[in-house]
Amino acid sequence: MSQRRYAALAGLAAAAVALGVAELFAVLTGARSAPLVAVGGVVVDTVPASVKEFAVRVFYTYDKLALLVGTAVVVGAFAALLGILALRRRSYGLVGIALLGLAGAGAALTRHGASWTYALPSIIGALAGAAVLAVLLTRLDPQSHVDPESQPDTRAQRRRFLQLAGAALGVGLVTGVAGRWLAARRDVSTARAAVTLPAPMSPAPRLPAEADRRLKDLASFVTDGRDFYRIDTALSVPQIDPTTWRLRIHGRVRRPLTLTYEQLLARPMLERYVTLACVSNEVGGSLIGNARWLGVPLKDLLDEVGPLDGADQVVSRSVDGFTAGTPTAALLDGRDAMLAVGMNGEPLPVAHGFPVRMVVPGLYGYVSATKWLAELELTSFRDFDAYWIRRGWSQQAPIKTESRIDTPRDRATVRRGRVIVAGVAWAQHRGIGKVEVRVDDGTWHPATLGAVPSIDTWRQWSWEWEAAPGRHRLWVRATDNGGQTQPEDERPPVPDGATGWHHVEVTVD
Ligand SMILES: Nc1nc2c(c(=O)[nH]1)N[C@H]1C(S)=C(S)[C@@H](COP(=O)(O)O)O[C@H]1N2
Ligand SMILES: [Mo]
Repeated sequence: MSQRRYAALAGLAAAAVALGVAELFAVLTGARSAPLVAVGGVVVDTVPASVKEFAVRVFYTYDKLALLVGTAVVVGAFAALLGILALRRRSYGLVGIALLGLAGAGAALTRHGASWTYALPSIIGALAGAAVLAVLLTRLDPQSHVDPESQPDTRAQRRRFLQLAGAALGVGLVTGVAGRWLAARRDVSTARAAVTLPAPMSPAPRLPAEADRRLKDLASFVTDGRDFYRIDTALSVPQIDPTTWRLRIHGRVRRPLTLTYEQLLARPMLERYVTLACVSNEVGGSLIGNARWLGVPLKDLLDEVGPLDGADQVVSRSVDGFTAGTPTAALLDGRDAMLAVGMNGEPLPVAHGFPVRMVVPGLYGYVSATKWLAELELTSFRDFDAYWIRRGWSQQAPIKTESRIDTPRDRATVRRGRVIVAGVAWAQHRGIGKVEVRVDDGTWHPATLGAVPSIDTWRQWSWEWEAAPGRHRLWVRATDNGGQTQPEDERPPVPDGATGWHHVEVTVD
């Protein structure tokens, strides 16, 4: 192995120790202060919306892991380079590690609600990394360029170096894994399990049996929390202790209010089926789910604080700084907008916003569904642009009328004769009035609609097809209760939701 390879290995080992030690230290200062998560967070917040769309599409829910692994690989490569540079002059390597530490600390300090302690994991990690690099470099003689294998002394020296470098890599791995493990043990799942939800004052309507036709591949009417799509900018899921949680309602209001979790749970609750949808969902996509939510009506809270004139926007802010801006009018117009504490009969899952999130029927998630809620600020649309608005998405985002074919699957092969074509359609808070199916360029056939508890959920639909052999294209389109049919015109999700008709290609034997 050449001198440079040894030096690169020294750099890599130093980076492993630095990141591992930082990860372990971040158990004390909070997951978001760990350098990889902090730098990843800066990347998430600054990359153009188009790149993020691309990343979400490519990696889907793995995009976050890919980002963290990618950042670690970049840091590792940079550190290997530093090791080689340090052969020329020791200080190059040490200055480089210091710069890495400063970048991590700087990134952590930009995080929402960061205290100065957020800088500590990166700084302490960098110190440990620098020490490892210095020790390993003294084991390498920068003057020697002779083949180490030919010199017995040097060979022993090299073996010692490799042992030390291996030990350093091991320390990095162990501290990193230990940090992650300890952080996971400090999560709030125990606190969540201890929560007893109150019974709703206004329970959800009973589901008619015809709401949920159970067919293979057809989305079930209620989505299990474990299968529910997850979209957010959080690289580490916020862990909020419900006993110290506070909700601040402030801004342009007559009587600002602060509530504890206990006080929130003591209020009259409603329980409703509401279908959430993500604006980034492509035609035919799966970024949508339906659940039974339990929560406090937002209208009651707003009436209590008394919005001032001109407060046309309610900005909901999460503990990690994400914001959504919802029209105040939509929260007062009688729809079942709520601060949800329960999902399908359980406390909110941590990934879906425990302890409290917003749910507003009819609006895309990015303008309404803030998870890990920390405050509501009444302001105006003129005065404040929420998270995704600053990144090019529309301020106003009612959910568009859409429909999806779930069965048969795209590119499936089916037997000739009677084939059940089925899927879901949604037009939250307007309701689905009609769903139609078309085979190739034929005429539109009305589908049979499933029952629904309200206009705020999706609706199953099905149609029986006498399938003739050959290759066919099945199309679907929905019409809302106002008579508006979903447009054929194909448009991308940016800036306010995709349009177009979903279709699948099937082969009939
Ligand atoms: N704190 C926080 N809340 C958030 C987001 C986020 O990035 N951070 N994303 C929103 C978006 S874009 C959507 S579509 C919904 C998704 O909710 P889910 O993950 O429970 O399905 O959450 C919303 N609430
Ligand atoms: Mo979203």
